[in-house]
Amino acid sequence: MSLMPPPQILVGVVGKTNVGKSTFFAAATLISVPIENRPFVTIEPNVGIGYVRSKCVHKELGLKNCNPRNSLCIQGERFIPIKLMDVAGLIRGAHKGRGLGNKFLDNLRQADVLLHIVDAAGSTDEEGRPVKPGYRDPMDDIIEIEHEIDEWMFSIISKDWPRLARTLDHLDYSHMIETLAQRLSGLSIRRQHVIYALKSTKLESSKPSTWREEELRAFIVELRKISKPIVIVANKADIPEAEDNIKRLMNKLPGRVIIPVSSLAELLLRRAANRGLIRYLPGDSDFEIINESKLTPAQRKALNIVKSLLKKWSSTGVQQALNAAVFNVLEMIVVYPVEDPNKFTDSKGFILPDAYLIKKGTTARELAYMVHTELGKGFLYAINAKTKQRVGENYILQHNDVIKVVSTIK
Ligand SMILES: Nc1nc2c(ncn2[C@@H]2O[C@H](COP(=O)(O)OP(=O)(O)O)[C@@H](O)[C@H]2O)c(=O)[nH]1
Ligand SMILES: [Mg+2]
Repeated sequence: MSLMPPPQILVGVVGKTNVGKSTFFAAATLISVPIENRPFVTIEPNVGIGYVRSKCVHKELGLKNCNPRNSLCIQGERFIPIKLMDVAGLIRGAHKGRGLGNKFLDNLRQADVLLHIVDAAGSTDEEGRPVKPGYRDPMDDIIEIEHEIDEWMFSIISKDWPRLARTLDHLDYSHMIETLAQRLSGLSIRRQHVIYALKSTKLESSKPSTWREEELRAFIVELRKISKPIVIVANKADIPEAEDNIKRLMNKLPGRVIIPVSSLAELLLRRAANRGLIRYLPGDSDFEIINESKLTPAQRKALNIVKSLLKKWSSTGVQQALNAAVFNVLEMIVVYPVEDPNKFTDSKGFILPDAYLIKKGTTARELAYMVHTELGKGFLYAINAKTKQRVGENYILQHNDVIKVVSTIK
């Protein structure tokens, strides 16, 4: 049987130089568990594993514990791995090859969602040089970087467009979508993305070869928005100048996901937790000092500063940004496939071993295919392990469902 767990989500961390991308990346990929329990380790220098946090279903089921294998469960919180990529070199003109240019932008191809790290304190100029906080308007960075990403995608798609458009002209609507999605799959663009972009630009019924350049451009911008949606990480929220900027960004950009973040504070907390100085889980709104006498004066001072930051923003925002990207923007939910719906175990007796991140709207049969192909092919019905009720192939999975698939093929 071929195992096909859901492909891991890839989150691209983008932004100008010196805004805190590497600090965010370091904080998000650091977790305080023994190394042998880590499901995944660093893959490449700029790719690492971060986690989304979700209340583990074991508590709701009244179980004392669980035996996670593809994820972690710490104090009743499930941490489910996602891939993070630190994409350097995004500056104005990058799509034309300026700075590190296209080589780095190409890393974005496979990303499902982007975290745009912005220096909310305005303490870096347009080239990323450190300046006095309050000097730079972070709104300008948002506009410039998003423009770069749009231009980059435009330059890739528009290159082959005339030829592709002539092919598309001869196809009916559904074949046109199929062909476009297939040609653009290298940019992680899928069928639904193409459908969305055609609809929102009202280009569904016009022949692609007749599109004017502005129309093609608008189409590609819509494709970018839907296939690489952006969460704005308003970083350096610990610097006083950031507060007014963040309020202004939120007012100017209603409907956009903007998370106040201090990557530096999160890195400090995770390191302190790793050293056993504090009790803190990523995403917590507070921490607890384990042993006051172990702290150096400098550590105590730093922790006090972070404490007041947490009071103000209610978290450092790093975990919130990852969760927002996956749960709000990508609209994913968590489900737990099991073999035994009474004991909530797999065939080896592990309790709730796997937490799957799946798109909202996924059906029981689609989940079966993700677990393995044969299970999907031979799908008979599924059992909702919480209610012990049978559900059919079209049952829409709900967040924290525990599901047993019954198939003709064992
Ligand atoms: N005050 C503050 N400084 C930060 C924060 N995140 C990063 N920095 C600082 O910003 C500078 C650039 O950070 P770095 O992660 O190397 O930025 P990158 O060039 O975008 O990868 C470093 O001096 C960091 O310590 C933050 O949340 N708050
Ligand atoms: Mg860096």
